[in-house]
Amino acid sequence: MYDVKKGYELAKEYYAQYGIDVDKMIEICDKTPISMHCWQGDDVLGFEKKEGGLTGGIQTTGNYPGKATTPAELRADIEKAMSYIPGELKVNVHANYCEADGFVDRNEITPENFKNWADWAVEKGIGLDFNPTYFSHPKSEKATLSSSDEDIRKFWVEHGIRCRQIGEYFYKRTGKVCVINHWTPDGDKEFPIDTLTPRLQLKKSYDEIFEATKDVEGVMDGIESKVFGIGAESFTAGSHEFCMGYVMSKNSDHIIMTLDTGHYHPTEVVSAKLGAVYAFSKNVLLHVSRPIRWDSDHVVAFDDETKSIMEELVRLGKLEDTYIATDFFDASINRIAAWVIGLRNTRKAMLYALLQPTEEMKKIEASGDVSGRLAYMQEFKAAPFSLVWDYYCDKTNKGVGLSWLDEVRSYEKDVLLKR
Ligand code: RNT
Ligand code: ZN
Repeated sequence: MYDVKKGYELAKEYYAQYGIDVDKMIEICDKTPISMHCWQGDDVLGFEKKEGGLTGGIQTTGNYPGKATTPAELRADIEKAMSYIPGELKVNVHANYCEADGFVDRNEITPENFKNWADWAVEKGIGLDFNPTYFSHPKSEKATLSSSDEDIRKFWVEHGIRCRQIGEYFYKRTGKVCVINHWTPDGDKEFPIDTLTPRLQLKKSYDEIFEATKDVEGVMDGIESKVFGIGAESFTAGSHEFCMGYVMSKNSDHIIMTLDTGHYHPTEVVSAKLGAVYAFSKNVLLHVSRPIRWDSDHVVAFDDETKSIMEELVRLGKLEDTYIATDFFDASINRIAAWVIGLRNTRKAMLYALLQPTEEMKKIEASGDVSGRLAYMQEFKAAPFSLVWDYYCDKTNKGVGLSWLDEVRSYEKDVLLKR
């Protein structure tokens, strides 16, 4: 391996020319939490003892061997992946990852069903986030919270209520705020005649969930919109306008927007939305993913959009106010590698964005020097950023470069393929 320390010293000198304090930026990056989604480990299947696969207009494609089939396997895999991901992490659990002796339906889940997750998180000293699962269930086939069938709607409202109580339980156990993401796939294959009634039902359902749990503490609630799902191509009840309207109309300190990078038309980007949302909101929940032509949930790449999102958060001064969570599911590659690659890229984009003279650039812009602004914005794209990244990974013992890859290959051979 090359001399990582030497590279870091040189990079430090390079960045010092622009007044950038590399160590300070590493520190900011390191303490900014990223919520790692549990569902990459088993293709979003979960542990409910029930038949049936993934529904809700989302899909995992591929049949790579070795997925986790028990909670213990999943947690072991998460730990393995985490050992190669620098910086503060939380783990994001979905309601269908409940644990019970027999089948417990979604309207019956309690904190007890998530005690093992909480015990594990406390032992690891990490925070937990949570998600109601409004899909992969016989009662979600047509609609959930937007349903005009009152029994179905109430069933899902009860699920939402219980999820907020579980969120509070996570908060109380870990001492860290639990961020809950509410996403419902409700939609239609064809364009409906009545596009208002389902929205009013959805609004009513969210209102009922929040009213019934108004005393719950330590929970933030993201409302996630979407443009379309598989089999629901023409209409989505929880569209962007609906969710934004809902969040803004509540003017609440815990109900916030979730922006998933795969949930917009292909030329629309989340990075361009953040400044507008932050004109009205104190917090945002991000689902960092990678859409390819559709909401395909590919593993997060170190690509322009991921970098732009992080640059925007740094420039807006909103890194701290943004709950950053990953959301992707690839069943065609080693699932541990998927986590490591996607989470490292998310963290890497954050560090990349921090290693720019943001304050200086703001001054240049304010002075009206548009040529200087462009020159600065371009210059740092080729800065010796990777030398700092390698140093950061080394310092935090998360493995420099591709050193993690051979270890993940051994884990595949020794553990995953024996399942
Ligand atoms: C689906 C949403 C949602 C899910 C998870 C599994 O399009 O992005 O966040 O991916 O709930
Ligand atoms: Zn999402």
